[in-house]
Amino acid sequence: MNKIKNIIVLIALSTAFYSCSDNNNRAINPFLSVDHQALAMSDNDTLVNFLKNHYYDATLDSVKPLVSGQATLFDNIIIMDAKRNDINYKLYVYKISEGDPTDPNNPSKPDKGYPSVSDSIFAKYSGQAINSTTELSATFDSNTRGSWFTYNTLAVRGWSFGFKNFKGGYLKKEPNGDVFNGPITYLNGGKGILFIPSGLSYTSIDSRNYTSTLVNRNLLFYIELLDFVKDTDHDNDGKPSHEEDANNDGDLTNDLSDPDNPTIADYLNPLIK
Ligand SMILES: [Ca+2]
Ligand SMILES: [Ca+2]
Ligand SMILES: [Ca+2]
Repeated sequence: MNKIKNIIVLIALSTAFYSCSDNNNRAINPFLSVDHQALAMSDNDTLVNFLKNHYYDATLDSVKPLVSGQATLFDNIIIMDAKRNDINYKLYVYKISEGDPTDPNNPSKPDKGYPSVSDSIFAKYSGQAINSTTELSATFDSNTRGSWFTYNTLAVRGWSFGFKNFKGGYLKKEPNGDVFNGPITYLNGGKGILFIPSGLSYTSIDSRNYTSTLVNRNLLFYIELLDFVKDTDHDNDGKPSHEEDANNDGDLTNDLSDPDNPTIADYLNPLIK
């Protein structure tokens, strides 16, 4: 009888402790209660509706509310499946130009093709939040000169999927093939627009994002891929990072094969290849 009593007391205590700790966490982090699976579905509805009610105005190089006679963004969209934190997402890509790395004056440089999910990229971008199916925020960040990004520090995971649709451009040179006598300039980079659900952006599943004003928001990026490092190998073990995806789901952060270092992903662990 005493044993049963003790068990009941123990259950009551642990429930009280659990509730208390949960409430404390919620006070610290209001995002803890977010149902990310449900959010993924409502985000997808928002994105699809946004795409069906807007078009790409080539003259203004900008997304605009739909007017008659124009095809919607959704009519010409690339739909990509992407997985993160065991939740399935859809990412939408509008291709303006694919990009062409062939320099007509110096055609000897081979075309590297498309970057893999984990290749380091050199890109220009400009980002806005999709506030609703009809409203975009002001530009929250942009880079018009180009910057390098690498997979393991990428803030917006959706980029690593979206950029796979584009090729880089080529370095502008003098007509005789010499280095261009001016600022480093790429021509013919791949241009497009990425429409990224919040789960592939600043998701609150990642506690580093709690303080971001963009947490759990759908984002739009105008992008231009200028160049990339084919077969980027983050841990220099001779195996490209994109091949260190043991479960083959496109997410390199969930492959942890080393029993001695169970928190280091294989693509960052030179002992595993
Ligand atoms: Ca490697
Ligand atoms: Ca994986
Ligand atoms: Ca490795």
